[in-house]
Amino acid sequence: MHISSAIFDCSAPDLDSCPDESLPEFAFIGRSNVGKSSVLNLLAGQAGLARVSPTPGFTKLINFFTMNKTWRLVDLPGYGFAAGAKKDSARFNQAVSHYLKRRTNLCLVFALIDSGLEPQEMDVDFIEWLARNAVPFVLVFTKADKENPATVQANIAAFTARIAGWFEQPPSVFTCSAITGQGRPDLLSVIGETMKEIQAESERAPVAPENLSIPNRKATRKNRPDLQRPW
Ligand SMILES: Nc1nc2c(ncn2[C@@H]2O[C@H](COP(=O)(O)OP(=O)(O)OP(=O)(O)O)[C@@H](O)[C@H]2O)c(=O)[nH]1
Ligand SMILES: [Mg+2]
Repeated sequence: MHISSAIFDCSAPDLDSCPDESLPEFAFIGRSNVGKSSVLNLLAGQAGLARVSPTPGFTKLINFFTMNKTWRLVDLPGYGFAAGAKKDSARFNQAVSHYLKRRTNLCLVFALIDSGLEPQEMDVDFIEWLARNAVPFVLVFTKADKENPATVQANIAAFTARIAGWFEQPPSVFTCSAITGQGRPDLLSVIGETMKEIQAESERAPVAPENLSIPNRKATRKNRPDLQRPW
């Protein structure tokens, strides 16, 4: 997929403040500092679009970016970082949880994991939470330039082994680096394929006019239990 335009839309502190649900969305989630904003910039092809920082907990709002005027990338605050006012950090965690569980035009989540680390309990718990809440996701192992390829592969194998038992079909796995550009074509292909599937689905099963381009996820989600967040 070619990116012809990438524009920052707005930032939202909670679900009610998010823009309308007219465009398909693809969101980045993962621990603070894992590289969410950097991967967003990599896909958008613009280094300074989302703000990147070595300080964990930097992205504090839900940030929306419109690509090619037709779909959005969404940069979410990370989990696992509790500095700052406790009340604020609780609010942002709740905003992310609401976004992931209730946003009906959320098509796919990129769940980012640091490829340089052995499986971290917080990440394993978070993937379990995504699975139990039926949030569609793929795994993206980040910062592949930092370790040798054998270590990266060993960490990926250990992580996927930890979560394998929860899935009939294991999630797709990608590796990327915001420094070398590794993974960009693969992740853009995933978005392209998902958009095609959405188009095909909406042609097969017509939905309400306001949801014409996006299958109604509310219907499939409304009976799920409201499970506790692990982060
Ligand atoms: N070597 C290397 N460093 C990276 C890569 N991606 C991100 N970084 C660095 O990791 C740090 C965090 O990157 P961000 O993209 O801000 O991470 P984030 O997940 O958005 O962080 P929060 O917003 O704080 O949750 C920055 O110093 C980046 O330059 C990568 O692929 N390789
Ligand atoms: Mg960020």
